[in-house]
Amino acid sequence: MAIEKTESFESKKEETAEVIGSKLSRYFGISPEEADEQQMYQAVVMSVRDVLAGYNKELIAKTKQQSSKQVFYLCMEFLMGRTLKLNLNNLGLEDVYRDYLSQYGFSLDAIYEREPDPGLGNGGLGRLAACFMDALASQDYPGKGFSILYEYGLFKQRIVDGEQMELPDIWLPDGGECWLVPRQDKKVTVNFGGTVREEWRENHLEIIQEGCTVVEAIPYDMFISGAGTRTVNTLRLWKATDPDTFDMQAFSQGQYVKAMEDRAMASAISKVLYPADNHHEGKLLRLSQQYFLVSASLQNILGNHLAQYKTLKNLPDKVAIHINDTHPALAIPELMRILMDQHHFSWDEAWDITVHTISYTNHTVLPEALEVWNENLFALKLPRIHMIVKEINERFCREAWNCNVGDWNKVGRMAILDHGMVHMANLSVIGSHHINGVSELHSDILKKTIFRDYYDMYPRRFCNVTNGIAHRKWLCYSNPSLAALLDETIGTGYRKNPEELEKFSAYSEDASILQRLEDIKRRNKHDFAGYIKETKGVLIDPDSIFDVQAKRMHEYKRQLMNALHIIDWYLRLKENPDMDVRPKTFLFAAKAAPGYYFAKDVIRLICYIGAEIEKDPAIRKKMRVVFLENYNVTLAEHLIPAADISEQISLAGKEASGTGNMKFMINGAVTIGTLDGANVEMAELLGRDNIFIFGHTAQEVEELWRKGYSSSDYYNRNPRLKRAVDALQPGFNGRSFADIGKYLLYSVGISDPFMCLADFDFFSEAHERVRAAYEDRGRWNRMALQNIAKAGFFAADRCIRQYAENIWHIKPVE
Ligand code: 26Q
Repeated sequence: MAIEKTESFESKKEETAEVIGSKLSRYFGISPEEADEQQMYQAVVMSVRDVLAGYNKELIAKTKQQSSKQVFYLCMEFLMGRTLKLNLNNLGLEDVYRDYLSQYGFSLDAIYEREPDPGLGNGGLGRLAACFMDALASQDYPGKGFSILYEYGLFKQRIVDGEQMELPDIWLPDGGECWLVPRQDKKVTVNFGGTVREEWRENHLEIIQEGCTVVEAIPYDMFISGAGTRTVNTLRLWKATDPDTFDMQAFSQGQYVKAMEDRAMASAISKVLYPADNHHEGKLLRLSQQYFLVSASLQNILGNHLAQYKTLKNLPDKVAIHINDTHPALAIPELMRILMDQHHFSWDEAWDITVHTISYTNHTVLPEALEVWNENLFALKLPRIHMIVKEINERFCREAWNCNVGDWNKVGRMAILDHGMVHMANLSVIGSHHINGVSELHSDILKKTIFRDYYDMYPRRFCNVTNGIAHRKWLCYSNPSLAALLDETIGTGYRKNPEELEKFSAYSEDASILQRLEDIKRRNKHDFAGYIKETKGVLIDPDSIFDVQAKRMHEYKRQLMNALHIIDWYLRLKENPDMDVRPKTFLFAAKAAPGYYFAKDVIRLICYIGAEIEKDPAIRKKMRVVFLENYNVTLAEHLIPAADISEQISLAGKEASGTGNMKFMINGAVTIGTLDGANVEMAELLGRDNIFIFGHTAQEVEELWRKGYSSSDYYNRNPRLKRAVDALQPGFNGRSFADIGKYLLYSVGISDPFMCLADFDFFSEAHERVRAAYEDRGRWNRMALQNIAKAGFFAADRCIRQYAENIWHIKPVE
């Protein structure tokens, strides 16, 4: 498209040229003509960062002047992905930069490719936090994210002969650093270990912490722009370092080694993101990371509040602190500590402020993901926090006892401290004014299961906010052809108001629009095939059906069930190679936690099935299985717009919401899914004609457990399933997968704990329905259209408005 060069365009270009020129000269001592692509990339980023910094300053001034209440979103992960393209689009400067760069022979698209993909998150929870930052800024809500500046983000995945290899993600020197603004002036210190002494001084109790390891927290700010607004928020990332003052006393007392250990511990804190998703490992360093984030952030928040209002009494009126899952739950005792120890509030006053300030979102009901810490280790690392948690626990247990006199079991279940463990979810519920789940089903399950006792006690605290995605990122910027078709048919209003996507429904009988949708999908598939040929050296057939399962590798997400269906299909084709079927490519993308051996086995299985099929030309024409390595935000942006079928097949009751499901939906992929997480709401909005729902419901799963689930019953009853499972023994491409067979049938504990076999038949049958539907092109395109039209509800804009209105009580700045 030709760029329209208005007067304002030219003046913006001039400004841009000046700023980039001065960055190149200042940082590299060169002119634009002399710059190589990497230098130009850095200068471009720094120029964008400057524009954002200017707007950010304006926002801070406005927030202050209007005394607006703000939200502070605490999260151990923010999976931002690349942001240059997004920022240029949000600022309306993409054409300006493209034009400027072309003058010096650079392509903006090539510059985009220079940006590393910062993987400061594992998966759903981290990406949700990033989508929320977009929605906050785009709707002018004053909000700030807080997290850790991990030196190494989530590992880079390589697949070598079917094995996952983990490589470090060195994103900062690789072009990530230039986005960050270090704020040395805002550094704070965080104390670990040592002992606590109490002393009465002039009518208050002085708390003295001695012999602590002191860690310095230095904030690095990343700016978050919104779409079509000047609101630019901050994501503040804390870096841990050792204070540069040597503790001379420690040295003189011969504690040289301790002093050195302290230094090592300090810099370890922000070294690396823990790569486990939905799994808790009780590692002490992780606890240190959590306290580090929480303590630094609270000092910062309270410091700013005090500077403006000179009191902390009105904290809940001006500050909402949100803890994203239990990972930052130490915010509760830390806020108590600061209020009492530093500002001499009484316990009751401090508790009242704390509970009215903090709110909490739960993201999982998987027992292995619920955080518990060994109380002794906890007390050693955080002695003062431990004292406060003990007091919170005692007071709470007294209250719980009064509500449930005589019910020891119940009070025990609800306690924070129990059997030598600290239960973080219990602390989070007790210390928050609102607790929410992330889909209707999940919020219901919370009230009926893990938080049932609390729901009896505090029914008004519990609510639901179904997740949402940054629709501009996942639709407008990732799928520009589809966005152009929407602009043309329903206007551009949906970009700001995603509910307007509903207007697209009116075109569901318009043959020419349906055809164009099909053409866009085909083009996206071609583009994707080209992209992965270039970046991964993998060849795929863009004219085959793309059936995609892209998400973290986890038993409950049941990539294994998908693989069993693929095996069945493969064996059927081998039996009958002339079967008249449309070719299909089964695409997988998934990282496994490095220590999760079973998940790595499943990756290997998928790769080996794929490799065996590659050797058989007759089968290869009809089906292929491709494992795409290193799934990250960038790969998702390319993959999702190219998908025909979206696999959302977790065991019902296990996936809290899912957000990938929403991204596929808004890009016109049709879902094959269980009634789990947000799939339930997708099915309600779409109607059963536009989504392929199968399998046991959450309630049926519960009943099956109660009756005693026996996977072998299903195996024995279904010859096709039996054949697929049996095929694991000889295996594929020369390797046996008997261990996976054993897992499904003969485990020492529970066989097939996520009921792949119980849902296999329903899953195969759903795939048959999908095949038939795809052959009716008109029907399929209508389904795709409905998926796009109904996806407005799943926008983060809606979701953030619900948080703002129902939980945080914040308003947009004017
Ligand atoms: C905990 C302790 C120690 C180390 C790591 C962790 C840890 C880290 C990450 C525990 C859990 C996570 C991530 C959980 C997660 O991503 N949950 C997903 O959240 C999404 C957003 O709400 C939901 O859509 C998904 O259903 C849910 O699985």
